[in-house]
Amino acid sequence: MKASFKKIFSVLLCLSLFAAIMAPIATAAPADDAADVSIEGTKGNGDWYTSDVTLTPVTEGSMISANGSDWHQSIVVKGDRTSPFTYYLKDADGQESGAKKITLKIDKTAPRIRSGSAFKDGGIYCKTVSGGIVEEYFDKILVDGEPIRYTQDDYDEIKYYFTINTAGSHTVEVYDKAGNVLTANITVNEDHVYGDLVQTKAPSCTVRGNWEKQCIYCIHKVIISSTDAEMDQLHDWNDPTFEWAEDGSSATAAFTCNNSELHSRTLDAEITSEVLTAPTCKEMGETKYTATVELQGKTYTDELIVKDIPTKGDVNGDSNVDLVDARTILEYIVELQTFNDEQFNAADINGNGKITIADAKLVLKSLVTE
Ligand SMILES: [Ca+2]
Ligand SMILES: [Ca+2]
Ligand SMILES: [Ca+2]
Ligand SMILES: [Zn+2]
Ligand SMILES: [Zn+2]
Repeated sequence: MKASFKKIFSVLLCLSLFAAIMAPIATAAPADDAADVSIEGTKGNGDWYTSDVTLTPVTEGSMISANGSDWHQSIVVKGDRTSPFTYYLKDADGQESGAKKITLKIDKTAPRIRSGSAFKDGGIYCKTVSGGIVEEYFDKILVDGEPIRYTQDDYDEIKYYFTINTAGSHTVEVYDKAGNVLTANITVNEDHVYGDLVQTKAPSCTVRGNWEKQCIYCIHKVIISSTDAEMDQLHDWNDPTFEWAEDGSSATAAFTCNNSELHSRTLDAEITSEVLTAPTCKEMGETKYTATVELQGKTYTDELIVKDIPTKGDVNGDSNVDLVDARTILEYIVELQTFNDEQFNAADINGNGKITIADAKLVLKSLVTE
């Protein structure tokens, strides 16, 4: 196409040279920006037009042609274009000019952002947004009225590439050389804005649970998994088996988990005790021991009863309760005896914290009711 155009052009050039030799009076055509046609169109910046352009011969009665054979009052040159436009004139007498050239820069197309790109007017972005500019005659890009850095690119139809990573609302203007402008108002968020955390996998002591939160403006997603410590709080414990020391002084509680036989735990219990039955001169007293453990917010207890409170009345420690003990108690009352703590305890038969004649009586009574 271009080659054949060239060929025609050179043929016409030869013809006009020939005409110039044969008719030396003919005026030479202006080299460019012909003054013999009027140009009608919307002026852009500089020497650019932003609309199709109508060329009309200045001289009344003259005709104009784009190919030297079809003649018109005026012709319309369509954009976009920057290459010189060739035309021909014929005056009222039918006298034809040779090929003439005029430089016409027409850009009717505003810059645009490559389709499919995330960047668009009214868009809300997280942290950063980039756009690929499609524009043959790019001039500048302004963000909030200030020029920003851009890079030249040659990917697909993209010619320039820019990135905005300043948080806030921005007005972006992309200009071409003719002054056509693409305007877009966008917002860049400082960070992602997440929706609610949604559970996607329920956790247990054997399964790591998952939760997701999705940014409401972009595809960014955060996945949170349960930690080992969290999983360790999710056992399904069976009631424990308590293991007691014989004397009730300590106990352990052994737990097993319903979900896995690998999960077990043995805890030392807290021990408390109380007198269940008081001792007499014949019977030892009983202590009730209570073991308490706490696991995963739940309290478990167990009890052990031990007959471990010594019998009363054996004040002299000969393992018998007899008249000697009764007499010793009486001697204490009349201050012929002193007792250590152990003896005092053994002598306080009714356990009221005092040693009186009533205690001596209880010893005697135990002897006769044997
Ligand atoms: Ca343009
Ligand atoms: Ca005794
Ligand atoms: Ca007493
Ligand atoms: Zn986001
Ligand atoms: Zn478990």
